[in-house]
Amino acid sequence: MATNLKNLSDYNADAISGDASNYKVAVVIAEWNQDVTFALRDGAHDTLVKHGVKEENIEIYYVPGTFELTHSARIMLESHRFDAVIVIGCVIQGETRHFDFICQGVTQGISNLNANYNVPVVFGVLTTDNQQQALDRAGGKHGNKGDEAAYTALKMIELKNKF
Ligand code: DLZ
Repeated sequence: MATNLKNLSDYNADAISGDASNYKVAVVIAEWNQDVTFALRDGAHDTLVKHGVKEENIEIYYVPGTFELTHSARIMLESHRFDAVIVIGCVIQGETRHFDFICQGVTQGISNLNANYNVPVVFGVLTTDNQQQALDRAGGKHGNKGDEAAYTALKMIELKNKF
């Protein structure tokens, strides 16, 4: 669904039923476009805490750019310390094709990790035409994709815990 039809912070809180107090979540944040990515980080963090994840069980790491998120997520997975990994980035269309390569690389990279590891990696990456579209989705008029990422992480942990 197009995000102009959906507020990224809207979700059914009742759909999260498990006790999250022992969940351990890694959040990896790209420093590129940090006016956007730090707002996404705050949304993810606050939503995790709101649903019972303890502060000390949320580990936050920073990497230079979105392209680095795949390798960082793999490091988190290989540590075997987390129930979910959230990666946060923001790629804004520029004048060159770099945008396409970064988006393609991170999307494929995170998909591969999800297919090959037993812990979910949540894709909290904005890919927008301009900065305003990104700000609109980082606590602006379309909500905060960080909230959505945290909700997704909690739902995926619950799903895994059922099996
Ligand atoms: C180089 C680059 C460019 C042009 N744009 C972005 C961007 O919009 N968002 C982002 O997160 N990172 C960008 N980067 C940096 C790359 O992600 C990466 O850090 C470098 O290519 C080094 O691997």
